[in-house]
Amino acid sequence: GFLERVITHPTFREGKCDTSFIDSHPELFLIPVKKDRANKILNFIGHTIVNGYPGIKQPLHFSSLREATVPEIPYGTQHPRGTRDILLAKGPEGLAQWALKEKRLLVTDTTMRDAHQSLMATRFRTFDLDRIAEATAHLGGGLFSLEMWGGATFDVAMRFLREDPWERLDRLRKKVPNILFQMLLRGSNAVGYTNYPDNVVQEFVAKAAQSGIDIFRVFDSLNWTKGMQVAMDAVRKNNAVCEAAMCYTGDILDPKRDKYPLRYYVDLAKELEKMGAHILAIKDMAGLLKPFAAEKLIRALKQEIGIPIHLHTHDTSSNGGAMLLMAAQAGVDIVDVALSSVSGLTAQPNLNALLAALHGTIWDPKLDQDGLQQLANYWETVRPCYAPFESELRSGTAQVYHHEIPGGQYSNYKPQVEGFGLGHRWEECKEMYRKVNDMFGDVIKVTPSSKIVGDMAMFMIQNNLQPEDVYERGQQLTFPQGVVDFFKGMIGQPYGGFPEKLQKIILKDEQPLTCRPGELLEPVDFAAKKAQVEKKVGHPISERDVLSATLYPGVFEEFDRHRQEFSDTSFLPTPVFFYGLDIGDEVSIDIEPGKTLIIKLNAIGRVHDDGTRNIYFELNGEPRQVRVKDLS
Ligand code: 3PY
Ligand code: ZN
Repeated sequence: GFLERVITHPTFREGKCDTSFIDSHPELFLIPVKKDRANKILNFIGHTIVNGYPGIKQPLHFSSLREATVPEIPYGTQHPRGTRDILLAKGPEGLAQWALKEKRLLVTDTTMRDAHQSLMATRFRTFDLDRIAEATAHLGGGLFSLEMWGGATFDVAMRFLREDPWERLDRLRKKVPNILFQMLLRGSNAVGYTNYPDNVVQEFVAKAAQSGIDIFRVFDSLNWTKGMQVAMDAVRKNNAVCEAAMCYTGDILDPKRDKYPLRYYVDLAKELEKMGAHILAIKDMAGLLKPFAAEKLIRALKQEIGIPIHLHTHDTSSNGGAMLLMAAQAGVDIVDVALSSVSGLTAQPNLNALLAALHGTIWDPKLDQDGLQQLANYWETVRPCYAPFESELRSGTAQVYHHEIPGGQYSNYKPQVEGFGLGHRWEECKEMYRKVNDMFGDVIKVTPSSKIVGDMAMFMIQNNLQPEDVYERGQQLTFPQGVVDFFKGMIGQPYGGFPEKLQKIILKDEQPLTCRPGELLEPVDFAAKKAQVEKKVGHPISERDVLSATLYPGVFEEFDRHRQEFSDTSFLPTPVFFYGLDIGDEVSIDIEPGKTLIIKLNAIGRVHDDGTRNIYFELNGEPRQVRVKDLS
């Protein structure tokens, strides 16, 4: 076009004209790059065929995986009115009042966030979530909410799945306009592992709310309420539902475990209510809340607070279902469960089974049992695609009451331990996790404090240290940075304070903080940050991208590079995305509405001298080849 005629003009080429405008605007040259989406996708698939998907040691085969059937919704059927309509009509307080008055037990489905975070290291892709979204809006229309964002999904989407978490939210919101969307927000750590400046948390909440998050479950990994206020205020300011969580640990039925008795939780709940919570969440991240303890806790809380109670648990022990029934009987308002095919073990208890158990009682959630079974059937077929990410836990285990590892950490901790070559010492690692908890003064363990406990346990196993060795020789040891930061107060103050002796050993001569880390962190200048990232990636980015790059700088850049090189690969079906194709396999990919690529693998060429191979495809019936570097 025009630009081409300018740059090929003889005067221009001889450099005889003034080109300072062009020299000072390099972005002008980024536009004419011709995008060949299909070619980029073939390149990506070629890469996966030759080199496998990063991090998958035992790949499956495309042809051994089935495409899940999406339940059919009769054409033109309106999705039922849902809880989001109540929020839009009555606001957060009105929604909370409505929830309090409902006699039936209200149900949150965690399938799209915590269930896969806890069973398969957060690997569910937008492709599979998006396909079932519309059916979920119809068949799950009576659910209280869908937990579908936040926690580890933000990081994992970019880092491992190379997709944009914001776009996931957009795509799901478009198809599910009727059910409340809920996310997990780690207070001052937002969706990361470290404290961010206040304006980052505020901006993140604002953008998430604008993008369609209705309910923010806010927690602090040490139950330090000072670390929650900024996030809670931001949620309220954006007119979203502020669900403040208290993390449950220990055992209120065990008089010997007296650091966190019933009184501790009741006081905390009252404080969170005062701080502006619309809903109280009990976040039982490891599944330590036993059935009779739940009854006692809920009854006490119902006496003392006036906001609805939303109970979250993990079924690691397999007592989760019984626990929820006791909680229902004691008057809990809302519970978290997952569709049967992705429930149980380190994930949430079984939604479909809970419905059956409550059918015909006063707590009957009155949901579409048949419809929710169809949704569970979909996930049952999808799940095998993610087999390499599953933890090997085969049954519920009462061991969790001892090691206290959160469900969301369990499926991640094991590969982490294996990554350090400590797989054969897994039992010891779990035992050490508990010992570290006790050394740290019996702390609340949830992201990121749980990661710090896990890292310290691995450090000790790796270096063959027992607690007494740390106390005796700790001055000479270099501890993991996260552990040092924790004792410096960089993620907040634990209840009851730090164990002083250990703090001195770990910090050596450094002085710990006692104030809120966010008070000390410089606010981020988003305009400057935007300019800086754009310069680095070489193209304009959105305000949401600026946030992604602020929370996860390196990860965002790698994700962006993937997009430049391979285009948006979130539209690829999961079997071809993770496992590529074998010779003769054919896949159909809808890259946008009305645009389908039918790709068949015909042959894989031999390695050339430069380490590349030709991959021979058929694209919509035409032969196409790409050249891919063999990294083996
Ligand atoms: C998270 O922070 O990701 C959690 O799931 C904590 O339980
Ligand atoms: Zn959880």
